[in-house]
This record gives sequence, C-alpha cells and structure tokens, in this order.
Amino acid sequence: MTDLGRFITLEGGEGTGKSTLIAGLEGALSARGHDVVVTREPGGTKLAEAVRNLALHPPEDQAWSPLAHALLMNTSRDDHLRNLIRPALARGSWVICDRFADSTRAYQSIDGVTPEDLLAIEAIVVGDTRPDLTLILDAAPNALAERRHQRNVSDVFERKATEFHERVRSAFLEIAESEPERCVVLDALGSPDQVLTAALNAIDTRLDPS
Ligand code: Z5A
Repeated sequence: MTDLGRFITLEGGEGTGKSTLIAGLEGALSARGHDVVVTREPGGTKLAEAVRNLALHPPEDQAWSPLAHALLMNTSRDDHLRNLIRPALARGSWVICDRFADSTRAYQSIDGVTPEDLLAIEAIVVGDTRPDLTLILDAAPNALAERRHQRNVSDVFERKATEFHERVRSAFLEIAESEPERCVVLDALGSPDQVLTAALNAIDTRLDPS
C-alpha cells in the first residue's frame, strides 16, 4: 500500500457499470474528506488519451496486431503513471482508475499475447505502483447486453461477439482468484446504490477508512 494516497482500480467487462460506480465512489470518498482523483485507461493524460484514440479507433480497415495493441496500452499507461497517477498518490490523493493493467492481462491475452509477455511488460511499466484494491464488476454478459446497447458505442471491442465477452468475464474472475488480497468481485447486477454500498464495504474492509 502506498504511504500516502490510495490506488483503487475498477475492472470488468463492457457495460458492467464501472463509470457509474466511480461517480458514486468519488462523491462518497470526497464526502469523507479525501482528495479524490478520477481517471481512466487507456487515457488519463493528454498523451495517453491520444494513444487511446489510436488504439481504439485505428484508421478504417486497419487493425493493430495483438502485441502492438498491448504495447499501445502500456505506452499510454507509462505516461499516465508518470504524469498523473504517481504524482497524485505522492500528494496523498485517492486515485480511482477506470481500468488498469488487469484489462491488458484480460483483453490482450484473449487476443493472443502470452501471459508471460504481458506480465513482463507490466512489470517494467507499472513497477511498484500496483493498485491497493481492485474492484471487479462481474455479471453474465447476456444480462448486460441491453446496457451495452444503450451506450451506443462502436469501437473495435464493442463489435465483438458474446463468446468474447464470456472470455473477458472468465479472465477477470481468474485474476481475482489468483490475487485475492488485492481483488474484490462485486455483483454488477445490483442497483447502482447496492453496488456502491458493496464497494464502500470492500474499501472499509481492505483499506484504511480514515
Ligand atoms: N482495453 C484493453 O483492451 N486493454 C487495456 O489495457 C485497457 C482497455 C485499459 C475501452 O474501455 C476498451 O479498451 C475496453 C477494453 C479495452 N473494451 N471495451 N469496450 P472503456 O472503459 O472505455 O469501455 P467500457 O468497458 O466499455 O466501459 P464503459 O463504456 O465506460 O462501461 P462501464 O463504465 O462499465 O458502464 P457504465 O457506463 O457505468 O454503465 C453502462 C450503462 O449501464 C449505463 O447506461 C448505466 O446507466 C447503466 N448502469 C450502470 N450501472 C448500473 C446498475 N448498477 N444498474 C443498472 N444500470 C446500470
């Protein structure tokens, strides 16, 4: 755990409610007197957002190789860590990040990059700046189809099939199982209030609530 700030990441498949939960957490943790910094991956800084655009919206009819995609995610992450996350943690802020390195482990391994290569790159880029707590929003993909549809998003991920979303779900659950001290799985099908309450309980249990 960092000496001053706290680093909380939110993970899960598309439309599981990460952005909605983050808005609730920002309000609740700010009300407790914490300086809260909300950010996202890929993105979070000017350069990282530029890389996000390149990664998620390549020129028409072009596609990144799985390895190039993994490297782009980590390129964006390196700038994000250096210029936003680490300075905020050093100031004592609570950083809440919508997706982080677990998304690379999940999505890019499904795309075919070996876990060994992904973990080696992650070790170089992330170093010691590991999340204090990772909240994984979990639900069966077919139960979330309507939510994803409402977002009206069209990117390289959203166009993929249900089977892909099932694999994403399994990948996150495997990460949670392999690092139970860091990860807490939350039922994404609860109401926004129920999910927020469960997340705050996890924060109170796992992190210093003061
Ligand atoms: N990606 C990658 O491949 N490798 C990486 O390393 C990283 C990312 C970091 C973009 O991510 C893509 O990048 C992502 C993985 C890949 N793949 N996709 N797609 P993104 O975070 O920008 O996109 P996203 O995962 O699809 O997130 P999102 O659109 O922000 O969805 P969300 O935050 O999980 O859900 P939401 O916006 O809060 O909610 C969706 C809808 O459900 C909305 O209408 C809400 O009002 C509703 N909602 C939310 N919570 C509830 C509850 N509890 N009950 C009922 N309704 C709810």
